[in-house]
Amino acid sequence: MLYNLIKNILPHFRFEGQYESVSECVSGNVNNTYRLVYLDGAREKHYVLQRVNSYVFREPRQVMRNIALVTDHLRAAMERRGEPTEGRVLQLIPTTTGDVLYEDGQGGFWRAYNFIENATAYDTVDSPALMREVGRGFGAFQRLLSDFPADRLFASIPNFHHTTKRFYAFVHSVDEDAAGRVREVENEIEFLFDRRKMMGSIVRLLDRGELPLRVTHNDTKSNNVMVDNKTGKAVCVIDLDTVMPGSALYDYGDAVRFGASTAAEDEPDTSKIALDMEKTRAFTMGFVEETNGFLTQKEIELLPLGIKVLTCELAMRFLKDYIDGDVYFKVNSPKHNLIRARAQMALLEDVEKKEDALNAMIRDMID
Ligand code: GN1
Ligand code: MG
Repeated sequence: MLYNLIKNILPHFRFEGQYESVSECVSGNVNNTYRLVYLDGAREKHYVLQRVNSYVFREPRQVMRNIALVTDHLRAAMERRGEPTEGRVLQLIPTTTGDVLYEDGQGGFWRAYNFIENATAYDTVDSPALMREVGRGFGAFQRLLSDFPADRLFASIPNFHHTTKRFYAFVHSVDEDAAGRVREVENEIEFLFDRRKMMGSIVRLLDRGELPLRVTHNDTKSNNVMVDNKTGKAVCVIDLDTVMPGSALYDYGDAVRFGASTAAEDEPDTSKIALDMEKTRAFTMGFVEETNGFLTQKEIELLPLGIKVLTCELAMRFLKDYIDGDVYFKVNSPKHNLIRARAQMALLEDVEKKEDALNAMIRDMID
């Protein structure tokens, strides 16, 4: 039972009221996330409890330090602008000893947040209007952090979007063939080798100083922004584990890859997978509306490259994890990572076909 997993953890946090119930949020691929209901008199209080994946995040305390720095900065920026902060920035619930993490003595690191009320995190984006809002949410996030000193942040996952280093790690996994699965995926390996140069292009542009390093979210799936149920406006960006120095192209590309795909990230029928141009345009409008004025002309022109690189990177990450024997991402079937990798490859092929249209879309928007 779910409750048994968390019952010894709950007393260590300063939750208000009496525990009432728990449900699991299953959409994340890395951490375990639970939604808690407490009763404070007649009032319901909602919290989010997470077990941080310490295989993925080797230094959970440093991750929490980053989150505290970033949320403080966001709150201060909103206050300066006279904007409300309640329900608009993640708010940590301290442990009974005033800490930001509870260590359970069995290797588990736990943290808790206030639940963002009357808002939804969308796993699928059904309309261009919603996609534009998601774009505004992530664009505003980047704008609010544009004056944050990047060197204060710890690399929660070093070289997270460093596709060149990731490629070497991938080749190493292929050589090791730890789970004996390489023979089965030779075509997929070739697919990635063919795109090796393209995959490294953002890293090269950053290295040469042709693209600026910014503080970015780095995991911009639509379900990482809460959208208000009444107003339909993006109110709060969540999942701040990977906020690190990066490129605006990462956040743009990853968001389009996820939200503008016509199918789920693990759709087994690849004939259903394509890039929805209308949703891509809508996201781009929202994102550019919020970042216009500080993104460089070159960054804006190169946004479509972000879609290609991030889609290819994730295809490689899923395939690598399949080859390694499913050690990183949570899986719900033995072939889950392979299905995910193939889905990203199908999406990338469609993005490649639409490259001219994507570039024309950007030109139209900035003219
Ligand atoms: C992971 O945990 P979640 O679902 O927010 C992953 C992202 C991937 C994503 C693919 C820390 O994100 O990088 O893009 O799965 N997060 C980490 O769904 O590796
Ligand atoms: Mg995440």
